[in-house]
Order: sequence, then structure tokens, then C-alpha cells
Amino acid sequence: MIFIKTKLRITCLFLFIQLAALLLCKGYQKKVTYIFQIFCEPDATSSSGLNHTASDSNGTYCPGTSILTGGPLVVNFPSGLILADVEKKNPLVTPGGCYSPPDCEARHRTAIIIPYRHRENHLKYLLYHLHPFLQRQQLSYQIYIINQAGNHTFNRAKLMNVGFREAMKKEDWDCLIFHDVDLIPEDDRNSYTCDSNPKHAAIAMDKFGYGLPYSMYFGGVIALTPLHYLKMNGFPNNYWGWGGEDDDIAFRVLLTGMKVVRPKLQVGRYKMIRHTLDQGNAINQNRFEMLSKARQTWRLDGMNTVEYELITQQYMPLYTNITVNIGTQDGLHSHLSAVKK
Ligand code: BGN
Repeated sequence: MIFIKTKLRITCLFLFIQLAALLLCKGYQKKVTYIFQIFCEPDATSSSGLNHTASDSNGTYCPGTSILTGGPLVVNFPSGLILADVEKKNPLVTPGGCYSPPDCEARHRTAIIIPYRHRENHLKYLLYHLHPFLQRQQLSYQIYIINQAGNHTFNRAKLMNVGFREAMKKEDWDCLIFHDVDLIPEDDRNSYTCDSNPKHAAIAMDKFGYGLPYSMYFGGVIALTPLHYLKMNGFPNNYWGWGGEDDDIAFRVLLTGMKVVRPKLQVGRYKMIRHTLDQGNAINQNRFEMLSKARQTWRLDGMNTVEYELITQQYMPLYTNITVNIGTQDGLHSHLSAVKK
């Protein structure tokens, strides 16, 4: 008798565990955690395993590979284009430059972070191409412009640290794409999602003859998960002006035991909108010396030390506009007159 009761209890417990696992796996939890995905779908289609589970019971998740994407794209720059035209072409984009697929639940939540100053024309063409590109990939996304206030020397990497912090404050993004404003993707298969290692997406730019300028190049467009980003203490805050900050970031990836992954050469293609070197972005003459110290500096300078003042945050129709004072080499308040908008 005792034996039968014990057996019954064990069977009940077993059934209970199975039922609990089933309920959880069926997507009753809105936010599926990474660990949970591994438990439910060990063979999820993404190579990184970072995407959401294959499908819930109602089949609401978007397909693993979107049927809306094609291959190579024709990138043109229509003359006379205005932002209102871009808005009209993207009726499902909501204020702040946000979008989620209307007919299925996105598997990936991607934030696009664009360091920016005085590039209205570039931004217009980027938005014109990027919104439809991201929508064809059926991503849930938001576009953040991180606008450096004032006229002091530009600091691309520090703006990306600001973008990371501001984007992650409000949303639990799976993937952050750090994107130059003047680069337009030329192939739909260039997926704006993250991999299990930091990804370098812009590997074949027209300005470099559709190849890498050097094997360690990590500039233009890169994709990192929040975990990748924090593991390397974000990006350096002290590269003022042009050059070297992307090489420092590449060093950080390697120094923290990660590696750089890349798409195929015919997929990672970009057209660069031509321009002269910006005013306020002089070549950083200290970059060689700074790079030689990357091994020592990555722990001391990065997300753990980034300081800035948020000036405004505007939910524009096609992007979130975050204007910040990031100061100068001498600190945040050494140039008060220079940060007036
Ligand atoms: C490199 C720059 C990068 C830049 C690429 C492409 C440096 C540091 C010394 C090696 N790096 O030479 O920042 O993105 O060219 O233009 O100057």
C-alpha cells in the first residue's frame, strides 16, 4: 500500500514538473530569457541561440528567416527627398523611430545607435533606406541618434557609450547596432541581429573597394549584445577626433577573450555617402600612443567611467533624438560656452 502511494506521489510530481515546463515553454511568459530558450528550444534556428523561441502555440513568432528579404539592394539617393516622404513610406513607424512587425512577434529586439553631429543630409538618406531594410527583416527596433552638443572635437566612441546607456535604460534590447550615419547597407541578407560574438557588419565598403582596408578593421557598423558590451567595459571615452577608436574597440573584443565574427563578403556590403572630413573632427594625433596602451586602459576607462549630461530627448517621427553634453578632454564643465545648442 505504502509502495503504491509513494509511486503515485512520484508520478504526480513528475506530471506536475512536465506540466510546468510545458506551460512555461508555450510562451506564457512574455519575456523569454536566454537560459529559458536553451531549455525549451535547444536547436533554435539562430547560430547564436540569442533569438526568441521558434514558435509559440498560436504560431505568432515571425519565421526564422523573413520571407520579405531579398539579396543585393539598389542604393539610390533621390534628389529632393524630404523626411516627410520617408515618414509617408513608413506608416507603421511610431514616434521615436520604433517599429514591431504587425503580423507576428519579432524574434529579435534591436537598437540602432548612431553617433551624430550636423549630418542632416546623410541622416535623411540613411533613414530612407534603413527603415524598410529593418522592417523587411521583421525586427522589433528603435533608431537612436546620439547628437553631440557644442562644437568641441567629435567623440564617436563616447557617444556610443551614451547611446548604450540611454537605450538600455528603457528597453531590454537583445542587440545593439552601432552604426555610422553615412553608411547604407547594400544587401538584405546582412542581418541586424547579434551573434554569439561581436559582429563586424560593414566589411565591404565601396570606399575600400568592397573589401577590408586591413584585417583587424572593426569600423562602420558593428553588432554587440549587452553582455558583449559590458564584458569589454563598453568603448573608450578618450578618443577625441578622427581615428583609432574602432581599433581600440577591436582590441577590447580580443583582450576580453571574444572574437570578431563577420558575414560573407558579398553580404556585408555598404555604400558610403561621400563627404569631406567634418569640421570638429580633426585627426587624433595621440591615437597610436593610446592604442599601444589599450591593454592597460580598457578596464580603467569605458562604461564604468562615462560621464555626460542629457540635454534633450525628443521622440521624432523617424528616430529618437538624444542630445548630450559629453564635455572635452578636460571634463564636462570645462567648456560651458561651447555646449550651448
Ligand atoms: C585606420 C584608423 C581607423 C579608421 C580606418 C579606416 C587609426 C589608428 C592607427 C592604426 N585607425 O587607419 O580609425 O576607421 O583607418 O578609415 O588611424
